[in-house]
Amino acid sequence: GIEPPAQRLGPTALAGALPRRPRTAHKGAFGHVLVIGGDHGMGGAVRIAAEAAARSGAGLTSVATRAGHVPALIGARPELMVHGLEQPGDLSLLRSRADVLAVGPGLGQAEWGRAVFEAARDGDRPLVVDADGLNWLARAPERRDDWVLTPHPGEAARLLDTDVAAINRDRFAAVRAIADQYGGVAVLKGAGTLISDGRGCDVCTEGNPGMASGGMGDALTGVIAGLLAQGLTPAAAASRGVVAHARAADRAAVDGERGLLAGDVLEALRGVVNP
Ligand code: NPW
Ligand code: AMP
Ligand code: MG
Repeated sequence: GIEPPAQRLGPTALAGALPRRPRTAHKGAFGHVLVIGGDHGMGGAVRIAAEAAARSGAGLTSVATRAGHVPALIGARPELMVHGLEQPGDLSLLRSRADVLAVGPGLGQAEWGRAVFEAARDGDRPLVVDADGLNWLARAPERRDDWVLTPHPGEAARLLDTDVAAINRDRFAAVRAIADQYGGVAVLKGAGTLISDGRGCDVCTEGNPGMASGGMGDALTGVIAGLLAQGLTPAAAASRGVVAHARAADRAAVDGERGLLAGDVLEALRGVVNP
């Protein structure tokens, strides 16, 4: 028969996908996410990703970012553990304490971002790689089975060394090609986000154009990392994370799509990760 290009993630995609919390649960059982990024001018990106991980149920959430961002992040979210990272080598201790790393939001294209990315991937923790992390990866390609890559079409074009028009002509082929070349799980963002491990392909039909605003992808990175920390496989964390993020955005958009902020989505997350 003809194989459908993708399996739709329906209304029941989250039911039963997230581990139940026993009455005696403690924070150590739900994983420790370390979000890495936020060069000068982009501290908000790590704030959003970290808060998304925490709102998705991670037991502990830490941030490693430019020292200048630390006071504002702690002030905004005292639940986060925030570390100034001026010397990329200082990442190794923080890295060893975390269960999952999310690297790339606001990481930037300068030397600091490159060195921090190299330090982040120099370890054995599962990774969510987004934004500038993907741009650095495209320049020094590598295959890994334990990462989730979350490109928008512009980043996908860099990963596949092509242009955005070519990505958009066949999104199914593009997401598979990224998973094939880089290993792990690829998430091709945009209306009808696709998730592939190189074999199967899932499509999320939830979400709305209000999501076309800065910081929205940084929130998705945190959601997927938060689900990985709670023990989901990379494939499950990616597909369930995409659904949770889109569903939260749909809930947050009840008053209108125009003007939707990533922060509104963060507030709606708790309502969707407790199905
Ligand atoms: P164009 O312009 O349409 O030709 P970049 P970024 C294309 C951080 N942020 N369909 C687009 O093409 C991020 O985390 C920080 C088609 C353009 O060339 C990153 O670290 C924030 N094309 C950093 O900023 C909030 C698409 O890709 C290029 C497309 C840069 O990330 C904002 C733009 O992408 C932001 O998240 C689509 N759907 N989407 C903060 N508050 O701190 C994108 N393109 O150059 O990779 O820049 O995505 O803005
Ligand atoms: P980024 O470009 O990294 O900020 O990511 C944008 C996020 O918003 C991704 O999760 C996209 O899938 C989502 N998004 C953006 N535009 C739309 C749209 N028109 N419909 C559905 N989701 C969207
Ligand atoms: Mg982005």
